[in-house]
Amino acid sequence: MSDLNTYTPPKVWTFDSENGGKFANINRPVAGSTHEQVLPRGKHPLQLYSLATPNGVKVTVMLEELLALGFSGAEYDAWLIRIQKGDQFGSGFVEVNPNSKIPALMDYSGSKPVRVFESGSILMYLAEKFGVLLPTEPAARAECLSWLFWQMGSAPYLGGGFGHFYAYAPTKIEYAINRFAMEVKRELDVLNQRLADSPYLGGDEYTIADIATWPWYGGLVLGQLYEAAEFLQVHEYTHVLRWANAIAKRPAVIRGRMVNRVMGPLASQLHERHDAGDFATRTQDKLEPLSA
Ligand SMILES: N[C@@H](CCC(=O)N[C@@H](CS)C(=O)NCC(=O)O)C(=O)O
Repeated sequence: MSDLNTYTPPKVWTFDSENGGKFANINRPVAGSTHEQVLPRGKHPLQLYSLATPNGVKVTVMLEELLALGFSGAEYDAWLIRIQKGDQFGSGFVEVNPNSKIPALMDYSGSKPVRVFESGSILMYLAEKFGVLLPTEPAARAECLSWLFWQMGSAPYLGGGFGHFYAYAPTKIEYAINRFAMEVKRELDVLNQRLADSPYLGGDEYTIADIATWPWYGGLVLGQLYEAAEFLQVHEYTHVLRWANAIAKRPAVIRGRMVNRVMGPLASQLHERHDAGDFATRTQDKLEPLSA
């Protein structure tokens, strides 16, 4: 190891708002809103407040899959939350998600509005509401939910651990990168072994477990995350690649990835979605480059 630890933690931790990290301008050690900001509301019962990060993409893919299955009740307005600008700390957003993180969903279809936060919880809520993409038979349901919760517990090692220290931290810390690269490769191997035996994570059918996992681990093996494909030698995970490529071709996945996207080629971005026709009528010329 080439890194030497020169930092001795003080007796009491204090907040350094200028830590140099990519998210230093928005991170702080307390919760709650920083400013008044009423959330917009569109015409559909489902109102999504999000951004096309892997956690955000899970929900837009789910909604597009539901629409593709013919559930018109899954029509939704997707509003852009620009996390680098601090929209997640606006009072309206915090009422929907006290944890101030995208994605967050409001369902106005019932007699009382329902708020749902945490991407895994949103996927389960929608799967149960429409009765699809989550098996009802107990053993199949347990397998699907096991993989869904595996994803929710594992992805922070990939995003908050590996991604943060490999791509975002102001200094490259060998110990941290080694620690999380090892864990992410182990997680990829878990998936690879499962997908060697099974077409999808829950079994023979595509479910919310795949929808949750694909934007993270699928994105990683397809070279869409952290420019880390070579570093992690993702080509070794052939079964994950087979699964990731198959899911990437689904029309609902192609559409879902575009919604609330402000990065990458303009042709891949649909900043807000209020109608199924938005995908067809959007033009590159209408779009101004935006940042998250
Ligand atoms: N466990 C949460 C994680 C959500 C999350 O980390 N969202 C990030 C973007 S991927 C965010 O909103 N970050 C803004 C911030 O940390 O202030 C979920 O799955 O919904």
